[in-house]
Amino acid sequence: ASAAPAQVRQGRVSPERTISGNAVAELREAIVAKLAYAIGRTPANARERDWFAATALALRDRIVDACMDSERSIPNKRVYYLSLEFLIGRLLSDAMNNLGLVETTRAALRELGVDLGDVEAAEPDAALGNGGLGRLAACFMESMASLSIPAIGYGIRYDHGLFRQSLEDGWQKEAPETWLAEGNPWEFVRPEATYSVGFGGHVTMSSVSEGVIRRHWHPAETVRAVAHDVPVVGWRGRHVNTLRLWKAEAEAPVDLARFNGGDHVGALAGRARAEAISRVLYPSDSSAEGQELRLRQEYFFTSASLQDLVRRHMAERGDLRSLADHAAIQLNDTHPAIAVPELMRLLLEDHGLNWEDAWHITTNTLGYTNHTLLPEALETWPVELMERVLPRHMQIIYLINWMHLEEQGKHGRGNAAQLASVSLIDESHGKRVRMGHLAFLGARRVNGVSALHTDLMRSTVFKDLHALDTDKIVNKTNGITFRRWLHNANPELTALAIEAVGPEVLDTPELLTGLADVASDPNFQSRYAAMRRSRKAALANVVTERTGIAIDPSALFDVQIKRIHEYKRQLLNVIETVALYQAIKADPKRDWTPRVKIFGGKAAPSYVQAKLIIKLACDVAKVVNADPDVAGRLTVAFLPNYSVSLAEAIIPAADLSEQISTAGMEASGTGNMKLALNGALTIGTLDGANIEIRDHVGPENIFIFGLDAAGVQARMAEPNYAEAAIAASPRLKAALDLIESGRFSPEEPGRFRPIVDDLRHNDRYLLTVDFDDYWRAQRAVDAAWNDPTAWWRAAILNTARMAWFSSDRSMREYAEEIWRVRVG
Ligand code: 4GP
Repeated sequence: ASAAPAQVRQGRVSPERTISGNAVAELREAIVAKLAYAIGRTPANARERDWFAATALALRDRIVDACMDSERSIPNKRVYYLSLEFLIGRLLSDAMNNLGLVETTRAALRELGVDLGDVEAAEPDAALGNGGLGRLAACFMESMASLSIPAIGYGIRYDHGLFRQSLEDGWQKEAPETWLAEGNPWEFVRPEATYSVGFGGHVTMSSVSEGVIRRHWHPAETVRAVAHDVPVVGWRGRHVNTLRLWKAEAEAPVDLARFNGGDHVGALAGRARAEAISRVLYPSDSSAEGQELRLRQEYFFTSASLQDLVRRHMAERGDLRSLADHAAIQLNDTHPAIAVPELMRLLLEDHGLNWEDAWHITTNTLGYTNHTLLPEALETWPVELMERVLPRHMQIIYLINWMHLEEQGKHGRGNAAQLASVSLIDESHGKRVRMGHLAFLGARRVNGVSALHTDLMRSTVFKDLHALDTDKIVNKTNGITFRRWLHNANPELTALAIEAVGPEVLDTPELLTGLADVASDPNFQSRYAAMRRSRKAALANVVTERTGIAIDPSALFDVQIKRIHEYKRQLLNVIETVALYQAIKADPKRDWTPRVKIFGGKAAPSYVQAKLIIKLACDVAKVVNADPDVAGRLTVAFLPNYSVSLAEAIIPAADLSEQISTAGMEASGTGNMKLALNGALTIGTLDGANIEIRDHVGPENIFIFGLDAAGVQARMAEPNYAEAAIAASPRLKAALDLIESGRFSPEEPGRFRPIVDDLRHNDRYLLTVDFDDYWRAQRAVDAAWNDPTAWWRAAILNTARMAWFSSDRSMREYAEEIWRVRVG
């Protein structure tokens, strides 16, 4: 095999075959000019953050040039991706990589005595999302730009994204995250794209002609939505799309009369109320005020986005009747589901269309993606709240529902139970609007995010609605952008791939499958293993820096990184850790496979049980790591403040990927894809996209355990399943007893009793039932690790066979079947 190209060996892959001295000099001068004229610094007094801003601004100019090209002609059809979350992370490496300017930038900065790595590290993460749903939106934006699908992403420009997590003696503490503290060099403020969004008030009627009644909404309050655009540049800079984020502003910045009257704080109250809308990502909805704010956020960004795209359509085409031909609006989960009555309202009230035409346009323009079937996560809004905040929308919802239920009657499906199950209003505990049902009725296509999830949509939550229109639900298995999760995050693996299958792999992810040919080649295996070793050494430093825990890079790195949620079962992993700890102590002479368990993830601030699970993981880590009997065999680390950039450091260093949710509960997962693409072997349940990953990588290259979704349903129907499972497993019983005894919390022996009690008597997530098989699968992992040739072969095959999980593939499928828009 030939040596990797020079720029690859330096650390990162770029499409630049050679870098020209001219290009370096030009970029260097552009950066110095930005530093001077946009930031007001000289190279001598610039901080890392200033260099980052100057570099970003210089690169943004290049993006703007490409952007002007993208916008030269009006596209036939645009995709509008509405999402309350875009978990984009850092943008510099994406931009450099996609523009083919990584090495040029590195060289330009080097000539200025600045290290590119330090500059990249100075960029704050844009954490405008909680987890999978938000990260998926970011991957999709990148893929749409790379595939030249004309698209605008619409969301909220939160002042404070996902909170910063610290662990104080193992307890999660939240602090506001301040990514905008020093501005955002990527964005353009667009004051000319400002819209008024109304709330509250009342509705009046007028009669336009005989029998035709029009309704008019008179909001009690309006808030301004001001556009902030972030360009999203696609691969090789061929196409640029826009992420348009709305900032909320008051109509009047200050109540001057009140201010002059001496009430200096009260004079700003209106402003504070308006600005609260874009202040924080996911305000806690444990209070009524929090719930109302969340609803205001949803309507705010949906209304501004629809007004914006309607205005654009009118400017370009002059007639809203053709909206569905030129616009595909995708609702990322139900957060923007209020788009259904809002688009109806705009068409009926602002543009004078009749109901039938408006409904036809709406239902041919909207699409809806569902991301979860967990009952507690399916959005419903109290009718009383909707009537107060969005009175006109509530009327439209009632009318949609009335027509929909009438229609059922006509088809002989009018019995009370059927009607109750398909109604937009859930009347089982107070009246609530079902946002999933609303999005379902308003959309032309509704999709799930993995094959299993889509099947479950058809057979559970949307069963009766599905029966009314069996073509509506389609599957679109999630994907991830390889530019970020392989090329940027793992340049060494990318270099190996280029070497093995050629540089075309950068353009055509499917070519990765060619790696299968070298999976058994000892030389390739050893270089693949060397790649992993170097990433593990780098991660070990990060772990020690952030937790003080020393970890051995030659041990198996067993990784579970994701939001902390009971259904994701971090607790199962922690209990297995305890059981392993006991087993090693009982038989210290055995040749145990050295393992490092690495956890990362945030718990929702008000999710008490999830926070207790973090505390348990940390307390177990403390005891295990201090015990000389297990030293070198078992180490546990919980990495605080998991984020996109931390994921980029962890994923290439993982040997084992924990995807152990209760079957039927994880809609898809995308971390599972990132880890497998980077060659971690998965230990997982038959849940979400794990099933499709198994089908692609082959059952011999993945460790599957536990009940499947049907098995889970059946077992849940049995009485006392947890008690029975614990009684049948001495190992599980011993681990639970140890936790309950206070061994890990001597200063507060009862601390974890709520966890153990819940498992013994409730165990909604079937940890007890799956435990023994999980233990078995973990020991199979141990055995596999001890056969390096077979292990690396399986790892390489995972990388090769994950090619299908590119978000380019997902986006092509959406483009063809949901949006009916041309690619490229
Ligand atoms: C997540 C799902 O939990 C995850 O399985 C899926 O991969 C991801 O969406 C993208 O489809 N859901 C959320 C959420 O993040 O907030 O509901």
